[in-house]
Amino acid sequence: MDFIRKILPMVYLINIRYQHVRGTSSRSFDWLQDVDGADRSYGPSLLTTTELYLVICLLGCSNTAKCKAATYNNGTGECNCLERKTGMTSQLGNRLWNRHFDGFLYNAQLEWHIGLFLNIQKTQAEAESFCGTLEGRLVVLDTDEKLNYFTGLSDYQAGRFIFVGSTDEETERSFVWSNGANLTTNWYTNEPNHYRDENCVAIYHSAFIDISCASICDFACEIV
Ligand SMILES: [Ca+2]
Ligand SMILES: [Ca+2]
Repeated sequence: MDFIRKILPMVYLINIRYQHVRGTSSRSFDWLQDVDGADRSYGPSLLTTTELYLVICLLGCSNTAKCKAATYNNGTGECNCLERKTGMTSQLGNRLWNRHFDGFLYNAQLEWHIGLFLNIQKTQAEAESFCGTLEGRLVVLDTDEKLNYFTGLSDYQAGRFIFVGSTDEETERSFVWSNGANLTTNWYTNEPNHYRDENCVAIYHSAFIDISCASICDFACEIV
């Protein structure tokens, strides 16, 4: 109950609207969860902003005896309390409520879910598509903090080639992360060497190399 007492006043500080009309947005999702499936023990400091909103929505609904489930739209901020269980929980919503994505690690300080896939090598396009099916993208290592955390993972193996989310496909020799940031540092010795069709980026021995997008490599995704 302490968590509920701490968190419920925040309902009035953020733009969550309880209503029964679903909004639509091209980058939004409806998250669905039955109320008794929610883990209420997480403190706000452990949650990303979106996750916090989701939990507040669910806890707000669970305070009403009639409500058995909730949906939350992260694009419109709409929280819908449902009067009966749906009998179904969206896989993605369920993962968010519980902060656990299958195969993903969570760095609370960086508010970052990342997954390192070492046993299902793919081309860069296949890897990007795979990450997309998880509502994510190839990992963006655009800060030293993220690079250091990533290369410090217990599963990280320095000698492998791991696709990350940057290419120079738009402008040759100008590498850009998928979030728009430029990639200019932490290159491996003599890389990028711009050999033939090397337009994609992999991490190798904790530094970046340009590599053919058609190479079959390990890869890492992040949830966005
Ligand atoms: Ca290139
Ligand atoms: Ca190269």
